[in-house]
Amino acid sequence: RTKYDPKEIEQRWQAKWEADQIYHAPDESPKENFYHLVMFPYPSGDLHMGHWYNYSAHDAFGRLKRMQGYNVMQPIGFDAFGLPAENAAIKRGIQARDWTLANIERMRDQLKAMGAGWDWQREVVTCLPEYYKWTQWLFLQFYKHNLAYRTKAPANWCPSCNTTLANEQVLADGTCERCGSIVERREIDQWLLKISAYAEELLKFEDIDWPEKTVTMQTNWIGRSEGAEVRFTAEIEGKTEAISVFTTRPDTIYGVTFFVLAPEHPWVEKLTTPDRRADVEAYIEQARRESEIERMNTEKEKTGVFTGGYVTNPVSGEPVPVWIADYVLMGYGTGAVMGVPAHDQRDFEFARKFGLPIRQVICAEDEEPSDPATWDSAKAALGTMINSGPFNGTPASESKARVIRYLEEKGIGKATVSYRLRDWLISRQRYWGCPIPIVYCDSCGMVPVPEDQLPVRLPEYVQFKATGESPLRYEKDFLNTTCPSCGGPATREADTMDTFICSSWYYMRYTDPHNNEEAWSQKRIKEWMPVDQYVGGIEHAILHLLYSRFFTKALRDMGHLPFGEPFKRLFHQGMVLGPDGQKMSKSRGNVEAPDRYVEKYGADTVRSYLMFLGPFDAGGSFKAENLEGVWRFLNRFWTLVTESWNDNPTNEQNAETRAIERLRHKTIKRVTEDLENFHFNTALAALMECNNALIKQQKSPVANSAEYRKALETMMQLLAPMAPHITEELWHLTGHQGSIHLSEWPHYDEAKTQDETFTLVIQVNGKVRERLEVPANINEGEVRQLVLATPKVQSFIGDATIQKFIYVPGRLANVVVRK
Ligand code: ANZ
Ligand code: ZN
Repeated sequence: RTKYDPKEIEQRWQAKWEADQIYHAPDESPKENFYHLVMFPYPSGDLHMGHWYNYSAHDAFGRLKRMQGYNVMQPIGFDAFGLPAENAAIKRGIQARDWTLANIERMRDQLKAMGAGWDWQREVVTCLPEYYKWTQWLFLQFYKHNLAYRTKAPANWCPSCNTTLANEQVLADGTCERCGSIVERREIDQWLLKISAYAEELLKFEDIDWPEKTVTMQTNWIGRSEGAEVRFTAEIEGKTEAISVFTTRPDTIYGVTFFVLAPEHPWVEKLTTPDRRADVEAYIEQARRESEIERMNTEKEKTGVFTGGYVTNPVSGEPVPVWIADYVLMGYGTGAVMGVPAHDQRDFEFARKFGLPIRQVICAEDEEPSDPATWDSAKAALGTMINSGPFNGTPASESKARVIRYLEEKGIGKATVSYRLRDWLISRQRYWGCPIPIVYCDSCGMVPVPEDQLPVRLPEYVQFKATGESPLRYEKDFLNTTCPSCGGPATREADTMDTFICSSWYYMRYTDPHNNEEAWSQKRIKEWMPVDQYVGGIEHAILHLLYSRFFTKALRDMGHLPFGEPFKRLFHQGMVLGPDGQKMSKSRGNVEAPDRYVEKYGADTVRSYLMFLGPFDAGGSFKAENLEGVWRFLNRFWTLVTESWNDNPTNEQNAETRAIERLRHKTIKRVTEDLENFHFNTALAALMECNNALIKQQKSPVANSAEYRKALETMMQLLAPMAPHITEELWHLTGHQGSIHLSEWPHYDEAKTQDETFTLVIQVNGKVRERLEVPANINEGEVRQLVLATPKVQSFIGDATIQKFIYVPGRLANVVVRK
């Protein structure tokens, strides 16, 4: 008998698994493919508790599938471009690439120490040219299909560092993290991907099994609104010009008492009168400093200025004063709003603040019109149109449609759908990212780099500026090139791509990671994609998961993919919290590094503990003292197996062996169903119960039976997904050949999961009156109680006296009565 020594066991098995490549998923396999994906890590340099939590459970599920006979592909890689590397480089005077690759080395070891069944042959690292060559190729496909375009778009700009900033570099108070200056927004030329072209299709979640809340979040993010575009007019230098608004309430058109433009709207210039110019410019300057989030905050007090200009309401013919206000956003609808203070809350607050008239034009069914001066909020509900000229009396059910029909007939508007979803701004004025494969030529303009000249290599050794500005802007060797179309001198695009581009297609590359001819081959992509199961954090519910869906649909339409949804089934893990129940964070000082616990208890205990913490989608608090409980469980199981494994068991069958058999089938059923549903905690609870029951019988004769030995064997297999090393060791110690992880998942027989019963025949005065299923171990007292309480029996006995009660164990009860 040996002592459980996780350290020795884990290292030995990890080396053996790697040598045997048991987790490599071959492309050609007689088994059915199962693509089991987990969100790949950013190489920050350290695997933290959250990674362990996520990857342990993900791995357990993959192991279940492997043992169930699937050809499981469970790949891992690194999302290796991004700002932290660049910051580290500036701070420590090293190169971003060196920092990143060193972190990857370290994290690879840490990942291997978890003992997860990853197919390392498929590893992808997004910052290496063999990967980003294809990221660039994909960009060119989007460009070719008019889904990538360049235009002026706002960027965070630090006026003192003289550089753009990523959102992460802007502090919560709107200042530059480096110098503390107030960050402004500046319009600069940037690249965007036309995700808006897919807004409608992205709202459909066909044939995919995703958490309801993720679907809702994406749906809200896309933000589909049905309404109308209405063309107001203005006299500009003697000519009548039209300016459109988007409204979801065309029925309120007679209630318009003012008109609001976003401060960035191109018409502000045209409509502002000379006497208002100074105020308007000051306001624009102020709005430029605000983030979009601040601007959308409905709690914020309304601000704005009058431009001095007027537009004409095309339906009522009334002149309407034009204001600018920050609550109107340039990126939504048309960037202009018809102000209806009686029926829109923001407009109501705005009108109250600036003393603009409020006119009721909608009256709810159960109300009378009233004086808006007495209201404390807008009346947003639909209702009958009033004060609306020819539309008066139109009921709520027809009002919007009727006004839209009128607008369309008169050619002053039309029904439209607006989406909150904006095009995806992918330009980053940073160094450590994938170069955008475009050059600018004085004679040819914007020219895409020909595909056979990819990759456009990112310089690996660069000089960082103290201001934090992208070093690419000064890399002459990189910037200066020749035009692919005329051969003249040209300049490369110095911006790099958002790293979300790299992660929008990494799961495709895993199917064909070493392909030097294509991003992926049609054969491989068809064999493996779409992903059968994807696991990752809910924080990616919108960006990463939406971008990936967009990529998939766009590439399908370009003919590169035969499907439109990348991830069939999605699961979000919960979060490991500190012992204080708060999110683990350095600033709170409640971060637990997994390494020391792995050192003390081994990976199997840490993995199992994390899975035992609570429901996998709920997470839970990490309490170091509770690791002991799981550690003891593994030790007790180790002792049980090593002490009671019997090489020559008896074939005896009796009530005790049958009870063990039932326990085994019940446990298989519980664990299988729990694991299928990501209920790792209850699966472990079932295994702990089974372990206790077997330990109780360890000293009794049944422990020598083949049934008992079978139970031990099954336990090893059921525990293998959670604790892969200890179970592999026990598997071999008990004489099994081959890896337990390639063994066949135990099957259960539904009938054997039921408690043993027999049919009790019940007689009254020797005549059969009833039959009941009763537990096999029922005793005579219980039988008597049960029989006499049975309604059928009672009806035959009536008020007669019971003379005798006869019980033939396991078969029959006879009640003898006399009237
Ligand atoms: C007049 C009106 C009357 C409106 C009324 C609402 C209620 P959702 O539902 O989110 O699509 N709007 C339009 N463009 C805007 C912009 N760029 N920035 C801020 N607000 C904008 O909202 C659509 C409504 O939001 C539009 O309908 C418009 O106000 C405003 F009783 O028009 B509404
Ligand atoms: Zn040229």
